[in-house]
Amino acid sequence: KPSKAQYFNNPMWPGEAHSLKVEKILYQGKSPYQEVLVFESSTYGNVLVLDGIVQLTDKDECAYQEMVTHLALCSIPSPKNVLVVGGGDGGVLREIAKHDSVETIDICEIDQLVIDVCKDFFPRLYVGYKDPRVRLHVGDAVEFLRNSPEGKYDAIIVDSSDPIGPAQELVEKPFFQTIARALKPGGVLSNLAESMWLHTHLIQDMLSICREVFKGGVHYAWASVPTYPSGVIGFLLCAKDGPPVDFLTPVNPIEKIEGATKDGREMRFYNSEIHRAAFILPTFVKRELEAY
Ligand code: AAT
Repeated sequence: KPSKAQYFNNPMWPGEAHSLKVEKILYQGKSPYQEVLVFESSTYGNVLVLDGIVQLTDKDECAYQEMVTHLALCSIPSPKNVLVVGGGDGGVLREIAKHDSVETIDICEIDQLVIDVCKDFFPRLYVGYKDPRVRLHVGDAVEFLRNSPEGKYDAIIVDSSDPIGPAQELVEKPFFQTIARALKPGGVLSNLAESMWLHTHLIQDMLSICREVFKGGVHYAWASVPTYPSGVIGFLLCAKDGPPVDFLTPVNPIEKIEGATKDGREMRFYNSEIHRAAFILPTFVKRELEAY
């Protein structure tokens, strides 16, 4: 159990903390990369925690996983080859698999322990691995992308942890350059981009790097995720040069995709209206991000 001082000491959000009541610790262990904890909470179902930071809960995972996936895949006409960076829980795989046009889904997750633990405690997310289009690569995504053929992917979804620990390099320019290289012309990147309440500097840095690298346009979007610090999470949507991408109006609306509307695979959070709304920014955010 952390002391009060430790509790308020996370460098990503110093001076604040969010509490969930623990009913039962289900798993506690350590991989070569991070500490892994799963507990049953009173009100959010099972919770996955890496290095003391909540990554997902049964109750609100839908908001994050659906948005990070469909903001990208619904913005291009017919996504075929898709890569997930991180996302070892399988939730983003589950979302990508709803797109009938998709032919291959690669995933590169660094930590086998995250995958194993999610198999045992998050069956509603792990189900993503059962799709025959999925190919799992366990390793560092930085290395994976360096070796990836040029122009392979229609979309890359970066579902990785905060930039402390194994995800540090995933917010740096060389990483974004390898992503752009791995995308087809007109291909898109959806990248986790922290909280507008807490991390405007980090978002500004990522925006200016991405504007240099992705010439087809860069946009910031956000959604409510109650168990993430400050209750919101942002996304950076970027397009490589090529056929223009209008992220603000989904050209491939989810409501028309058969695989996303049948057999209990319906959306819990995402729809075309929330897609458009996600790009509307509060005044202070517009002002702070304008120059970047
Ligand atoms: N869908 C759950 C949300 C996550 S999990 C992030 C995943 O990224 C973890 O499983 C972690 O092991 C993996 N990861 C971190 N670094 C790398 C890397 N270099 N290569 C491949 N995978 C990596 C994110 C929640 C964000 C929380 C916001 N506060």
